[in-house]
Amino acid sequence: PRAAEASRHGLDSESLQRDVLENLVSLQARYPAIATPHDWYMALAYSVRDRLLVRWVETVQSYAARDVRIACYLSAEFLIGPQLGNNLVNLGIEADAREAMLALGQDLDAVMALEEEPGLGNGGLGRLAACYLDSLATLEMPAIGYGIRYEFGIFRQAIRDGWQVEETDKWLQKGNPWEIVRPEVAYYVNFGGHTHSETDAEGRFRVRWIAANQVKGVACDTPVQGYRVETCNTLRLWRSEAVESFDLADFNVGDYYGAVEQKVVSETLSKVLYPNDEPEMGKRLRLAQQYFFVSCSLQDMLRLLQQKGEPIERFADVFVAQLNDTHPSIAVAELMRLLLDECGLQWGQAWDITQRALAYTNHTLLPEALETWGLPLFRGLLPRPLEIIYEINRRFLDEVRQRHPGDESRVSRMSLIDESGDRRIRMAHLATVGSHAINGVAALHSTLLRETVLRDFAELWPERFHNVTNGVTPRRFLALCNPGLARLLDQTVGEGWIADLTRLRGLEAHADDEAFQQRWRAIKNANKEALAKHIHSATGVAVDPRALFDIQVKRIHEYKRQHLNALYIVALYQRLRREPQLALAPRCFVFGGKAAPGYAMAKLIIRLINGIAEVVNNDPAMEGRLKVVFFPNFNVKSAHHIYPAADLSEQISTAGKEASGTGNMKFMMNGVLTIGTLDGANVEIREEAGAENFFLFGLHAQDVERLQREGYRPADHVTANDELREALELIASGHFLRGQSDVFRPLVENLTQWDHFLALADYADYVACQARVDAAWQDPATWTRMSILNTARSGKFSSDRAIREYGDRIWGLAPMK
Ligand code: 26V
Repeated sequence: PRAAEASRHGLDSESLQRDVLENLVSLQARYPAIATPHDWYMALAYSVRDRLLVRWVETVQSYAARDVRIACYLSAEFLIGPQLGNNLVNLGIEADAREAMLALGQDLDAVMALEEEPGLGNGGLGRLAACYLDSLATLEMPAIGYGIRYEFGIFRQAIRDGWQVEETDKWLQKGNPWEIVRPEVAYYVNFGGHTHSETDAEGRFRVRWIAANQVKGVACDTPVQGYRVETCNTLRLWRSEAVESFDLADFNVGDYYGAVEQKVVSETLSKVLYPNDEPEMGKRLRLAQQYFFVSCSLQDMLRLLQQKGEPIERFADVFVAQLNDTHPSIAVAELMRLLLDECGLQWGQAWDITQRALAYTNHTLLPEALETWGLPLFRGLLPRPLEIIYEINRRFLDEVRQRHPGDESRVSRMSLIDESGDRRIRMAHLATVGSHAINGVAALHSTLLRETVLRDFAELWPERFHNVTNGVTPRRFLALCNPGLARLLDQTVGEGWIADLTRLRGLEAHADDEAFQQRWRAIKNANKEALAKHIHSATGVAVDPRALFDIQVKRIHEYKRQHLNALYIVALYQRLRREPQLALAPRCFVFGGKAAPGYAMAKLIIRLINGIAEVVNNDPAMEGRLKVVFFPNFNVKSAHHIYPAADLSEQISTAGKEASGTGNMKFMMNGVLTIGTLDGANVEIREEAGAENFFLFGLHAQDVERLQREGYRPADHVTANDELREALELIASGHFLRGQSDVFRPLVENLTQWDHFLALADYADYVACQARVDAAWQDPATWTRMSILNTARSGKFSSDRAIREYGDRIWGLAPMK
C-alpha cells in the first residue's frame, strides 16, 4: 500500500501516466480507445488534484496546530481562471505531465484548452484577489480566501451583427474537478424578521433576532498551491441551500409546493454574479449575497478559533480579514453582532476586536461606483445589523463632535448614513470606521483617496491610511502564458525570477546585445503568430503578425476611453485614404472586453469598434496597413494568448479615474510598451521603466479636476482640430453602420456636448504620442531595447511584493518561507 500511495503522489511522468489511465476508468468510466478529449482532461485534472491534496491536508493541519495569524481575504469575486496549467507550473510538473500525456497519445496544450474557466469575477478586482491567493501560498503565508460559489459567473460575450450579446456562463456543466464540497462545513444565515430585547438568566441585556427566513451556506473548497513550495492554501466559496427544517415544517402542514418554492429562493442566493461595473440599482439579491458570504465566513473563523482552542478574546490575534472593496463591508456589523449577540461580549470589547481584525481596501473613487444601500431595503433584509450600524454611527459621531465642536457639516459629511435625499447607508464609511487600516491600490489613487472620498477620515486617523500598489502573479502571467520568453529568462537570469521578479533586472545588461535582441524578437513574433491564429478562428479576420499589435483589453467603460482609441483609428483611416504614400508602419488594433448588460453607451462603443473594423478590414486600400479586431469574450483564458503577443499596451483612462489597473502590469512583464496617461499604476510603471521607455500623453489628474471645476467645453476642441471634427462627422454619418446615421448619434452628441471623461481634451496629445510610437517602432533596435527594459524593470509589479507589503504594514504577518 505504501508503494501505491507513493505512486499516487509521485511527481514523475510514469506515475502521472499510470494515474491518468486509472482515473480514466475509475472516475470517467472510459478506456483510451473511446475516451473523449474532455475525458482525458478530467483524468489528468484528478491526477493533479491528488497531488495537491496531500499538501493541502498538511497545510490545513499546520495552521490548526501552530500559533499563527491567518489572513482571510474576503471578496465577492475570485476570477481564478483555468486551473490545470497553473497547478502544473506551481507543482513544477508541467514537463512531466506533457511527457505523460504524449505517451498516452494526447497533446497537453490541447487538453488544457478544454478547461472551462470559472468566471467568478468581473475584471481587475476579482483577478487581483486570485493573484493574491497565488502569492500568499507561494510566500507560505497562512491564508484563506472567502467568497461566493456562483453557479453562473460573468456572462459569455458573443458578437452578433457587431453588437454584444450576453449568454449565460455554464462553467459547471461538465463538472468541476478542482472543487471539494464539504457538506459538514455549513452555517445558517438569517434574513428579515424583527429583533427582540430581553434580559438573560444572568441579568444581562441581550438582543434576539427573530428571522423570517434562514439560508444554509455550504463550503466548497478549491486548493491553492504555492509555487514550488509545500504550502497549499484554501479558497472557500459558499453555496446557498435551503435549510432542511424549514421545508420540513412546511411539508408537515401540507404545503409541499410552498416548501419547494422556499428551497428555490434559498438556492437563488449564490446563482449568479452581478456585473459590478453597473450602477447599483437597489438590488436586494446583491445585498443578500454580500451578507450571506460574510456571515458564513465570519462564523467559519469563529469555529476555527474554537478548534484551535483559543478564547474569543484572541479573535483578532488569530485572524485578520481584508475587505476587498466595500462588497464585504457588512462584516463590520456582522462581526459585532456575532460577538455581542452570540458570544455575549460587551460593546467596548467587541468593537476593539472588530477594528483590530478588519482592514479595508478601496478600489474606486468614481462617485457612481461607491456603494450605498437605501434604508428600507436594508432594514427589511437585515434588521439586526442595521441596529448595530446605528449604534456604531451614534458613538462615532459623538467622537467627531468632541473633536470638532459645532462643526455639524463635518458630522453630516462623515455620517454612515447619507441624509440628503432618501436615506442611504454609505458602505465605504462603514468599512473605514470599522477597520484599523485603509488602503488604496496605487500611489496616486491612495493620495486622491486621502484628499477626496475619505478626506475627513484621513484627517481624523492619518495613521490608518496606507498605499499598497497592486501586483499580478508572474507564475500565471509570465511563466505559464509565455513559455518561450520564460525559457529565455531562465537562461539569462536563472530560474529564480519566478519567485523573485526583481531578478529580471539582470536583463538590463543584455538590452543592447544584438543577438539577444534577435532572440527576444523571435519569441514575440512566435507569440504574435499564435495570437493571429486565435484571432482568425474567433473573428475570421486575417492579421499580419509583422504589423504593430496595438492592444486595449479591459472592461468597456467611458472612463477607460476605448472611444479615444477608436477616434484615433478613424482619423488614421482617413489620413491613409487621402495619402496612400504615408510612411506609417502597418498596425493591427485589437480590442477586447465586456460591457455591463445595462450600460448602453459601453455597448454602443463595442458596436462602433466593430463598425470601424468592418469598414477598414474590407477596404482594399487598407490592406497591409491597417486592421481592426474586436476579440470576443475577453477572459483569463484568452488573456493568456493576448498579453504575450502585444507590442503596445493602451492604458489611456482619464487621469485620476483608474484606481490602479493591473492589465498594464501584465503587458509590461511580457515586454510590451505602454502608451498611457498619468493614471493609477501607470505612474509607477513609468517611474520603474524610465520615462524614455514609456509613451506618455494627456492631462494630469489636477488638470482634469480644474478643467471640470472651471467648466469644460468639448466643442472647442472639435473646432480647433479638423481631423477630429471629420472623424466625428464620419461616425455620425453612419459610415460605420452601413449608412444608418442615427445609431451613433448619442455617442457623438455625448462627446461633443459633455465628454465627461475628457477624451476630446486629450485627443491631440494622444495623436502626437502615437506618432512617437510609430517612429520608435520603425527602428527595431530601439523598440526591442525598450521592450527588454520594460520586462527587466517590472519586478515591482509582482503580487509577491504587494502581499509582503500587506503582511508587513497591515496584517502583522511575515512570510514563513
Ligand atoms: C466601477 C463602476 C464604474 C461606474 C459605474 C458603476 C461602477 C461600479 C463598480 C466599479 C468597479 C469598482 C471596483 C473595481 O473593480 N475597481 C478596480 O479594481 C482593480 C483592482 O484594484 C483596479 O486595478 C482597477 O483600476 C479598478 O477599477
